[in-house]
Amino acid sequence: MSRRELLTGFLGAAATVAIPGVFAGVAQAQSPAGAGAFTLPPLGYGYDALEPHIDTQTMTIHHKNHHQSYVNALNGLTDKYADLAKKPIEQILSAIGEVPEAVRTPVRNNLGGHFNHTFFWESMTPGGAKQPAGELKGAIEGTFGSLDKLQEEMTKAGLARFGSGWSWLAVGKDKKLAVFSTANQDTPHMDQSAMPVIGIDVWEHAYYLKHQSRRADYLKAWWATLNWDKAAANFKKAAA
Ligand code: MN3
Repeated sequence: MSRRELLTGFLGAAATVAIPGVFAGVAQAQSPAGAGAFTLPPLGYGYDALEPHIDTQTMTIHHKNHHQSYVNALNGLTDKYADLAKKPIEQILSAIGEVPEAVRTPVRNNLGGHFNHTFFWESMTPGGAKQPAGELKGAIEGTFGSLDKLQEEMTKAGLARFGSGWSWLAVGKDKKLAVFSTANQDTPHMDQSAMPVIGIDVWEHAYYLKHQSRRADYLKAWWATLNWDKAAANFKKAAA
């Protein structure tokens, strides 16, 4: 066998091994009956449903590729940390320091990413923003003065986050509403012991195709997608 044949044979064998692996990963993530404990949740609306505020291509790549990658990484961690597939997600996030050190960083990043994105998709709705109502409306006005002021605070937090992260409205340990940002895929549970009400992804992948470097434009446009009914339900759960 020539060197060329050897090389071709080697590459052929590698490809045969790699391709089923890739498909197995996708199938597992899409089928709750599969071996993977974690699955990519379907969007409750189409990839084009949030146009023109968030473009179809961004939604598609963000959900199918970025979120899927966190899911795949989690399924690769369950054999190293069995509790990952057993404990409720928010319980793990709230006690991230108790996760074994050997897997703590990947759990932080990928479980955080999975939680944040699931939360994010559910926080948006087609057809334009609904209006804040009931207890959440009262709490926002009581804490920030007005909805405009809250939006200003969350925009400020999002713009001040250097690099990648999230801008949050959350209920803190003191049961009061607060605005802050987190780095990377950190969630409000981790360092603030807080429960999220509204979260805006400020990673470049969330806006770059449409807004390029103009994060402020994205932060302004994003509010038109907010599902206030979901935010009100988040507030009720967090304030309980
Ligand atoms: Mn994202």
